[in-house]
Amino acid sequence: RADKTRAKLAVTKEVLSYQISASQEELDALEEVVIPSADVFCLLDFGFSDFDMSQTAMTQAVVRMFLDLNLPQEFSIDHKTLCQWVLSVQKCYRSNVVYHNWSHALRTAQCMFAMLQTKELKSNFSSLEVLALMIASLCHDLDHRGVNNSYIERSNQPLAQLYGHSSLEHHHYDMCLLILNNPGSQILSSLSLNEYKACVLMIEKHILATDLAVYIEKRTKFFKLAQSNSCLWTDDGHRELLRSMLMTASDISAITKPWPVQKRIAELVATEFYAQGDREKYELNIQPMHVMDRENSSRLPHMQVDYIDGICSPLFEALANICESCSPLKEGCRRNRKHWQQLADGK
Ligand code: 5BB
Ligand code: ZN
Repeated sequence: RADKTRAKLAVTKEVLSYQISASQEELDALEEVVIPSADVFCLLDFGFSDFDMSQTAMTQAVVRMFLDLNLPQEFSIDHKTLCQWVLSVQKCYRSNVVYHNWSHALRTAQCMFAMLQTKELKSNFSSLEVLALMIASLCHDLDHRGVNNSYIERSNQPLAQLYGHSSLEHHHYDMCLLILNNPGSQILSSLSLNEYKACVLMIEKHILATDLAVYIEKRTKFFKLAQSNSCLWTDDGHRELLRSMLMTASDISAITKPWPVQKRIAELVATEFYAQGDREKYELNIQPMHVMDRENSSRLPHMQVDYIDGICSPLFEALANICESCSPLKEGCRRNRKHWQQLADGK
């Protein structure tokens, strides 16, 4: 227990050493501007990409998604608080991390938004569930350090001593709560105590669901429900399972994007993986996993094919069974598999 307290203090101290709220100028600018429509940012498009967006457009896009989902009206979130919350979340992603950064957070939230705006999902989720899904998708990788759980757990950082498993995901959730409780960005302050408790509990489950190990553990049940067409909106367990799967689907949605976008994002993932591999070799003196060893970079197309077959395709197939309007994700994934397979075959 004493060890845990010490570790918790060390992590908190590290986090508090950087400013989590935005500058007054940034806040004023976002608060005063007229937020462009969802169409301007292509927010309903599953092919969405942020590559040509400015930082200001990115924060405006997040505010637009919350507005279009009616969340500020529904939960009495004032505009300034929403703006400050979005800017704080952006600030707590590390810009020196190549893949798990603010861009990834925005793309994840946008995919969640596009799914939640389909007729199947829009009519069935409560506004509290929608709120918890949007907050979780934007916050799910907060303060990511560009290395995975296995690295954190082996490198003896304070963060590794806090939780027995899903170290990073627990930390992303802690960061999310830190921002939600920070004066100026408390977007949940008008919720009743019961709503607040339920919302925060859902956010926690949603963020923890983005651990790949949790997805693997939960997905069998989901695939069975999808296959047999027996997913029930009246069953709270089914709803929770579906929400977890939506979290993973938006998290890995890069694999469904138009080929030039997918190719560019895969390169970012590879860059981050190889940087971890290098640290394992030269700092920890251990042999990195196959996928993180830059010696194997010529195998990247094969690895993407395996990734699609093992992790991505089954999820987007099942999701399309439950939500027909989400089929573009499945089709995009199929198209990218063809591209990677061609490259793997040396064509
Ligand atoms: C993934 C699980 N890992 C523990 C071992 C490797 N596998 S993998 O064989 O499916 C694999 C996935 C191998 C290589 C990969 O990328 C090479 C650049 C990937 C891969 N992972 N490719 C991607 O485009 C993306 Br995006 C990812 C996701 C990385 C974060 C994982 C979060 C999963 C949440 C459910
Ligand atoms: Zn993620």
